[in-house]
Amino acid sequence: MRTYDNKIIFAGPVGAGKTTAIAAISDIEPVRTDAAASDMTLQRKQETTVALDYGVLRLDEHTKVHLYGTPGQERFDFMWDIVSQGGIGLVLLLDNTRANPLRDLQFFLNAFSQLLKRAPLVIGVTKTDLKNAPGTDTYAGVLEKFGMRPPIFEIDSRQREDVKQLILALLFSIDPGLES
Ligand SMILES: Nc1nc2c(ncn2[C@@H]2O[C@H](COP(=O)(O)OP(=O)(O)O)[C@@H](O)[C@H]2O)c(=O)[nH]1
Ligand SMILES: [Mg+2]
Repeated sequence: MRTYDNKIIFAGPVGAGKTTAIAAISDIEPVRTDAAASDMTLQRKQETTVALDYGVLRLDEHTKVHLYGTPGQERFDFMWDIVSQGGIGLVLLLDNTRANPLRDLQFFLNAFSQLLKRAPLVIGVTKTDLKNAPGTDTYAGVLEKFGMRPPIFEIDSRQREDVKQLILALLFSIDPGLES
């Protein structure tokens, strides 16, 4: 029996919940490369991802999803293309409490445009419990301008079920037969 290995990429700004989401969903102890934050990031949190996060989600006995998180800071952007190699889909997490999450959306769509030429996208908006605007309609409006209509969910990245919903939506847009 054949096993399917899929690689999914998590991207988004510092603090959006990439490391947390991968830890929440992974069936193995996740690999993290967090280091003490030394710069501007310190205003948002104590530790930040410097290379990547890695986890594995076993969907069924034949299907494994490898989860790769990218570092949020732009000074580590050389890792973005490296981590994206071979990815079949992109999970973009956006932090609703940041100064301008709509600009974050546009920035990451541009930064990951190579991957998005061949792989589908799903959007997870985090921390809506702390700040409820902008809503998903507003994000959808920006995405329309890029000619994109990905699934958009408000999620809490600490909640396994929320993260799983994102991953299933992404896999479903790759293979609509998956859920049957
Ligand atoms: N209140 C709230 N906190 C969240 C939510 N999602 C993530 N967090 C917290 O925000 C922080 C995100 O950090 P992290 O996962 O390191 O973000 P990363 O920089 O994208 O890897 C963690 O302390 C999470 O517990 C959410 O939906 N609501
Ligand atoms: Mg991180």
